[in-house]
Amino acid sequence: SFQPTHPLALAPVTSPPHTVDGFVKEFLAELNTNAGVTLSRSTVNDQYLSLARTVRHYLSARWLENTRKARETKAKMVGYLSAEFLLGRQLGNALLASDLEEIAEQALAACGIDIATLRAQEVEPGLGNGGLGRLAACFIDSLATMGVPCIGYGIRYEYGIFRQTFVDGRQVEQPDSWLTLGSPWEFPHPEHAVQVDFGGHTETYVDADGTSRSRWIPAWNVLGMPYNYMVPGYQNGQVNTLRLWSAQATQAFDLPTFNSGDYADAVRAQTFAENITKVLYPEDSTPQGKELRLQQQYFFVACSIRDFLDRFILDGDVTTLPERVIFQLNDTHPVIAVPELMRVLVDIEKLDWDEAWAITQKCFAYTCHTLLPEALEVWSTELLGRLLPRHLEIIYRINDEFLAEVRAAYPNDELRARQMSIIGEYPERAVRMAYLATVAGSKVNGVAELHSQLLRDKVLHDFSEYWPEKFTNVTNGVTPRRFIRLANPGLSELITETLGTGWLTDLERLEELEPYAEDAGFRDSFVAIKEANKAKLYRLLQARDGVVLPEHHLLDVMVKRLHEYKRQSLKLLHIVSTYEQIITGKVAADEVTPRTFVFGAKAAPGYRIAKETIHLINSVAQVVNSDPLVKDVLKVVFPANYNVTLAETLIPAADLSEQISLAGKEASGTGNMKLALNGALTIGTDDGANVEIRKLVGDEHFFLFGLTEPEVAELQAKGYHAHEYYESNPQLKATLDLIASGHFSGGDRGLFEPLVSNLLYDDRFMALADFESYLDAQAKVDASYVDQDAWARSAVLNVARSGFFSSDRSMRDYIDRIWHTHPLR
Ligand code: NBX
Repeated sequence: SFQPTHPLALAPVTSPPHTVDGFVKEFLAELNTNAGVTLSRSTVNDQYLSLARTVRHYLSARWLENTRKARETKAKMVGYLSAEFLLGRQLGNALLASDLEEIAEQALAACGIDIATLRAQEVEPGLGNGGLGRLAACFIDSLATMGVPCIGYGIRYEYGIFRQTFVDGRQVEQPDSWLTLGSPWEFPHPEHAVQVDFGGHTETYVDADGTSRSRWIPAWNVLGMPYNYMVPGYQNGQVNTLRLWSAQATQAFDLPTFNSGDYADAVRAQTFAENITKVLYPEDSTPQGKELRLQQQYFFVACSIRDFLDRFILDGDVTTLPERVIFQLNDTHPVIAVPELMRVLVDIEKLDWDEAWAITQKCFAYTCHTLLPEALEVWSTELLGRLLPRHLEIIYRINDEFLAEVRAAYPNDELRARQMSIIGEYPERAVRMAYLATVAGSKVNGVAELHSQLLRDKVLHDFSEYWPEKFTNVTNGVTPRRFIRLANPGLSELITETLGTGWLTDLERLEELEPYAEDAGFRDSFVAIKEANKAKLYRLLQARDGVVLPEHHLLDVMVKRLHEYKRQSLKLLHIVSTYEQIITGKVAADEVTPRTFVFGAKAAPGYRIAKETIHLINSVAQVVNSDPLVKDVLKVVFPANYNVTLAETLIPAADLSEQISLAGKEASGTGNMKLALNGALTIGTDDGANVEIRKLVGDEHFFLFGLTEPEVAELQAKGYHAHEYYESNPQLKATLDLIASGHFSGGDRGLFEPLVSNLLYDDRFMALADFESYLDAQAKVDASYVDQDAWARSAVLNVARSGFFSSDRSMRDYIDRIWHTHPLR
């Protein structure tokens, strides 16, 4: 019955003209009709919102076309299921993707507006904790750029990762209200809302064919409201979708209760429902087993699976699902999707169990991002049974059938069966989500070579023995569009001048820069860009944190979440050691290579040692920065609230990248890749992707130190006694003693005592074992930096040899090894 007749209604959707005039016209129309203001009366926020919506217009024609094509061609899609997408600011990327940077700048200038002011107005969506969430954002960028159809599915947290502030050097968390000034990048779709059930019980019944079946009688439900975000490819006319879910009450409020005057009670259901997507859990490594977190996880995957079936399986034939989608499980957070798909197929679509299981196994693949045992998610059967009783039943059956297989394959090895059980018994009966993902997934991958090897050898050993072909590696990558082109326009221009265009979507072409490492003119340009990037960073830090930094220092950068295994404290020991040597006269200040040490790190709010480490870093910074003895050679800065936006200014300015985790603990790292691609040299352990970085850039251009993973395992087995290192290394002793003496705490010996004790008696991450080797490597850094020209040569080679770490390459690896999907024509 839908029969448009107007020629415009019949024509394909078009984007506005790519001209300055066209842009001005769209922008003003947005200001006038959408923001409802004239240009002369508009605020910066009005202008920012209107600019964002203008850029959106240019992208949406392609977006609508892409979505139609993906549906019509029935192309197999990637469904990237992730509880986190740490997107960073959208405006710059959207302008770049649509090739509107110059047009927009000129158009706004013609309206009397400096576009830089509007860019600075955007509050980044911080919908992730760290590497895992940022990886998801890089991956969807790459898939759009490669033209591979993908939907990212996740959660629209009303509050993202907290805003970090420091009060007297201590971390204080503030809520991240990223939505309050408007959210021009999202498209709400209330008409696609999905109902999600919770609680209640199950019962058995006999269906019309006489088959006994189970069904779920839920107790309560909420609505999932989808918000779409455009994911534009880089200047290729492709736009994919990110669909984030927001929870709403099925009934806004109870009118009789409201009328009776109990206003709080009348909206209780609404408040309860909306809590589900209220806030991102800020723990990045120790899942707390909180009920609300399980609600979040089930909520978003239930919405996503329903949504995919409704939108893409139009003929209702769910048996075709494996031809239409592969759901990639970004860690265990979305793994409850496995029993959910089984429930949909068996209980609703009435497939028999075996057929449903065969489909499910083809539809999922699992990426693990950790090696820390405490980071592996488990959910108690008590909680699961209460919140999702039917899912627990399904998990039990999956486990029964799996264990029967294992017992058949290994008769007389009951211990192995127990070890492989999806249900653990101690300290309480609980579902091991990583095991469930491994059993259900068609593939399991780690995120760097070493990590994948350790998964096979240790964390999932029995599974890899049983299913060797299931295990694979895909080394992480980062998007060069955001982390080179947008973050480092100077370097990007130099590369384009040298190599021509094309390298941004074919990053291995950076290797063509190699000969230019020997070209003095090129090195000079490279150094000038680094200096300009430092100057830009220093202007930013002065404006945002009020710190003034000296020029011509080596800029030493450690940016990542605060965690014992990452060992920010080891870097701090190096700083304190250098300081101690100067103030005691062991070393003259003018013999020291001048350095500025930068930290950027958030600590999980409940992680005591991490928070104390932040306090100590800030306290050391205060003492060191105000001591005239070291003022020309040592500076320590810890800008609050490290996030994607700050990373984009910090990383291009860095000379030295600190990647100093205990070997065998950092799954991959991705900051290490961003820093190398921007010409920082790495000081690092043989851990995660550092191993691959060093192999590619070459030993002479990488400062390696520390125990190897097998050496760590051996030391652990034999017994690590930190005290022995303290006793036998006078400089280490002097360093720890200086902290314990109260030198950085106004004479209070108690304040940092717990940290010192932790390092001496309780440190699972063996910082003191690597101290000596770390300091030796740092001495080599100091010596190398003195020869500026040789340093520049190494820096250029780091860029030239790091093209492998593009997330485009990661995506090709996922496609070849796991997904077997194809770009749209
Ligand atoms: O994932 C990180 C790893 O630590 C990095 O080595 C790796 O490079 C990166 C991408 O593969 N893991 C991570 O960021 N985890 C989390 O953020 C996290 C969040 C919530 C949670 C557990 C972990 N419950």
